[in-house]
Amino acid sequence: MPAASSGCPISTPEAVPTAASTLLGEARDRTDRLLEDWADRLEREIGGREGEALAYALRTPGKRVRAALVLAAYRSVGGVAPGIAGVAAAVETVHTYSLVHDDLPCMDDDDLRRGRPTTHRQFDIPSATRAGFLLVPVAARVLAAAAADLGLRPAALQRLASTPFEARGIQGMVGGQWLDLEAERRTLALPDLIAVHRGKTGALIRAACLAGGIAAEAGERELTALGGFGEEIGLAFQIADDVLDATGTSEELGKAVGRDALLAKSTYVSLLGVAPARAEAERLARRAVEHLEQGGVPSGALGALAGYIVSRSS
Ligand code: GRG
Repeated sequence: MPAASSGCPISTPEAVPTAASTLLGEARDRTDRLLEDWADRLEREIGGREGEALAYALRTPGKRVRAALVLAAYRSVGGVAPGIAGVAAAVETVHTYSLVHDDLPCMDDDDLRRGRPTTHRQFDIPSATRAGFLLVPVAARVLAAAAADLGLRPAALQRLASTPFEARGIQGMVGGQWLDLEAERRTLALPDLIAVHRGKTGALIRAACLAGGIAAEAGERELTALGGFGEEIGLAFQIADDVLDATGTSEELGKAVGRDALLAKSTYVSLLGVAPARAEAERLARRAVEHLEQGGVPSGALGALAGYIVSRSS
């Protein structure tokens, strides 16, 4: 489903390189189609308000940046099977889980997400909380189906199965979010802010890049390069998010803006200012591409996505 026809305010900025916009369009089409099928199936299977809330969250369209990174990473190391779209959908399911819980009143307390009411606003807090938890095993099922489709060897299968879920853990998304919540109304030193950003946002983005490489059964040198790329671009993504929260509009972003200032959060913008924050994101994007070059991984599509991530307007 193209975002432009979905009623969602996600649009591809004009400055986006063609390769990135093409890849994002493909990632949106293929991921949205798969998640729509899962949403139909799970709505029937789970039933009730939880089923409806879970399906609502799965159907809410995003930019699918993480899905595009999975596809691009997979192809950069020679992957060709269409089943990779299932891995991309699994990573987006983990991401969707994190957004449902992040928006809850006990966390960031947001009413609008992707141009629609957040799941707890559309339903209620208990249904959204339960739907969020249910999305985690759903992600495992989506990933298992994709892995079967790709016919991976056991070692790759084992590694692929753990990658997005390790990224969710205490060293990653949960740990980062935890630190983020604890840091409200406190000024963090830059190294502490980097730890928050790398955990809550960067870990899953790195996992998306690694998952693409693992699914293509890439060698260790290539996986190290993809992991390094993902790590830098994951941090750059959150810095760009900080900048957009301070400079973007609610219409462009499909969510409330100025939330970081309201919650008195330390961000790259509050610590460095808008222009230095942008410059740091761009520097990290260049470093991300250097990892690929050092590891002998062609940087075309991933480099274009890196450029998009730091120049996006939504
Ligand atoms: C219980 C402590 C604890 C943690 C739970 C909820 C959670 C784990 C973590 C939250 C992680 C999170 C939501 C980080 C923000 C990441 C981010 C910048 C999201 C926006 O991503 P986009 O712009 O969104 O790609 P779309 O809508 O396009 O998919």
